Amino acid sequence: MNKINLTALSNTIVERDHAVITGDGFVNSVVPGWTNCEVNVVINEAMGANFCQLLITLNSQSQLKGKTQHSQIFFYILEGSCDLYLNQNKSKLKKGSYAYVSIDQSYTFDKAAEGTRVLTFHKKYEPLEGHTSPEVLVNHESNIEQTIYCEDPDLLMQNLLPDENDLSFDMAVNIFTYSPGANLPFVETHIMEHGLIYLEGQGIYRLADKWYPIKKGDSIWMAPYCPQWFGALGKEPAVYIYYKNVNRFPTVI
Ligand code: UGY
Ligand code: MN
Repeated sequence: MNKINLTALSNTIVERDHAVITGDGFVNSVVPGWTNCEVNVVINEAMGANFCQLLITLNSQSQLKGKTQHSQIFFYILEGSCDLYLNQNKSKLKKGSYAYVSIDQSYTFDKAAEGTRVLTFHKKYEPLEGHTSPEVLVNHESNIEQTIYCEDPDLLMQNLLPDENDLSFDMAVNIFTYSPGANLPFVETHIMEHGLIYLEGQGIYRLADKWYPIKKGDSIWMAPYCPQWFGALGKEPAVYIYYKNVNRFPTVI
């Protein structure tokens, strides 16, 4: 078949209450303190979101050096390996490792393998009376048990942060694994916002009243109250890692 690549085509769409970002339109950003790396701002407040999601590509010369201020940052290694210095401690990170950097903490990532890819979620921390801000945390997804979601053994959930077991956390990051053919049991419509990236597989996502084919590498933004549903297609599990705001009073009224 004669395949013509038209540069005027893209699968990325950005709507008022959701977005599907496929990476074909990425343009790099420069971030002060983060050197010799490629940074793509996938989701942020300019889009209407209340959090930020980045994709960062590193090499052996790269360094991500910074200090969190009013926002906490969750780092997840999608591919490759690197070193992390956090709170005087050095950790070796590999695919599936993650680090939660709470407010007011200094961090440095370096010594990355060529092509290491890092996902980040940033959220402004909302303090809660009677609780202090969470400590930093470094872990690997393989240490987190998979629990059955909505009584369907074909839907498995991993909570990478303590979220509802520790109200000092105001964000959750979960890995959601769908067996081939599995689907969300109903169209969710909720106050919480999501950002996600597909780690494996493919399927169809319903966002508001539209339906999108989704595959590994694609990212999605869902604003609060964006109706959402997913069904996994193909012969492999579909897996995504996603952000969610949690544990705070739902209104200022
Ligand atoms: O936690 C959630 O709200 C999750 N079930 N939503 C989603 O996967 N779109
Ligand atoms: Mn949801």
